Amino acid sequence: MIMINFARHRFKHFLKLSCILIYLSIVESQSNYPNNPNLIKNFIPDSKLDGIEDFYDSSLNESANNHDYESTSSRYDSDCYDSVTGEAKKCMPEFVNAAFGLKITASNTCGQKVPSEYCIQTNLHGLYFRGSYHDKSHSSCRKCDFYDKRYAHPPEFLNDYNNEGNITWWQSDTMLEGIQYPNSVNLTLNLGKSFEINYVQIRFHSPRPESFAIYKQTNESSEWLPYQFYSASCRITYGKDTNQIVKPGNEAVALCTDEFSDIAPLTGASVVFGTLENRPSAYNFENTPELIEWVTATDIRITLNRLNTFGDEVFNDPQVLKSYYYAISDIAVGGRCKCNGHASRCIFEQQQDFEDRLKCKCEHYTDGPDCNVCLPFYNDVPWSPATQFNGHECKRICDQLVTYYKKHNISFFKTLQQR
Ligand SMILES: [Ca+2]
Repeated sequence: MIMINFARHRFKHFLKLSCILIYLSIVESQSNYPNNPNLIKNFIPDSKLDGIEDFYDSSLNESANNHDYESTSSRYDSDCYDSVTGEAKKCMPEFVNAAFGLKITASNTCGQKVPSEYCIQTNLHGLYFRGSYHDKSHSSCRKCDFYDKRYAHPPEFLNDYNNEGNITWWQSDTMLEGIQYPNSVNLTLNLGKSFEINYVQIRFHSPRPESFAIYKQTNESSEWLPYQFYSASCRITYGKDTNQIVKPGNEAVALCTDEFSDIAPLTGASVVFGTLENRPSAYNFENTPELIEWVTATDIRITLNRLNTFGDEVFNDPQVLKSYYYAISDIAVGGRCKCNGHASRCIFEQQQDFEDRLKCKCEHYTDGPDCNVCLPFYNDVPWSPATQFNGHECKRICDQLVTYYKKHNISFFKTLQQR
């Protein structure tokens, strides 16, 4: 009997210390919460337990209350919980044009150094086809001045409201100013946080380039990774074979296609890159980490490498050289703010540096810009993205015990100590 009581006492003591050690290890990992490593080293003297336990109980409540998760009504009203059972379920922010209205930077814009002139490609029939006869004597020339609104074609015209009746466009310098290969022009868009990209659409106002590429960054400090190459000279310009096939297990690869590099039409052609197009595992996207990473981007860059020409630039006629330049009327990036299935909204929130930044409005007891970690004290199971069949809600530390003692309105640790 003495032995049984002794064993029971040791078990309770072990249970109590386990929960506190879990709690302390999490406190220690959360830099914005107080910590005291000496408590762990000294194996927690009983005299110090009361304060820790009170802090533990109040911290659990505070952590959840700060995120407005304790309200039963909000749980049932949210898209992130089943409206009948209240069970956590996968939720996502709405599909948007992530590029709209954001700042796009261009490494070159016409008329920025000095006002310049460009000439428009036209012919007797108003149509051109590669290798066909063309007559530059019918071309008309116009002014580009970055600092005069009447003649400016700045980068903000790349992602403003696209009005078919009044098209606005960004434009580069011309071949006369040395814009042709091997020089290139970068258009860079910072999305403000991670997005899951579905497509990138570019609408050209000039003829499409002979060679251009789309790149992405997975986070703001990562290298630029190629998404897609478009070129009539894939091997020469990018060192890649044309129209390769993506194989299962190696799907995060950029392809090169020559399908969209013809000089015709002279204006208005669109090119759309679908991130999951030609990817064999796209039908099983949720269970393919390689593709989840592939569609994730914080920044998109379009690099214009080589202008399309009719071959008449070889004579260096300034009038001809001024007719070759890049012009784009619209860039759209279709996708969703990335929240790993744990939020249905993204909001602007002031950060420690007082900058407003886009952030997921996290649910399921998750936190982080992409709901990519569990809240403090909610690490009873490892963090996981929500899936179609499992909301993967983060669980409180020692959740079952906490639930039991909370139900009975008793302090979790104090009760353990008394038993
Ligand atoms: Ca525009």
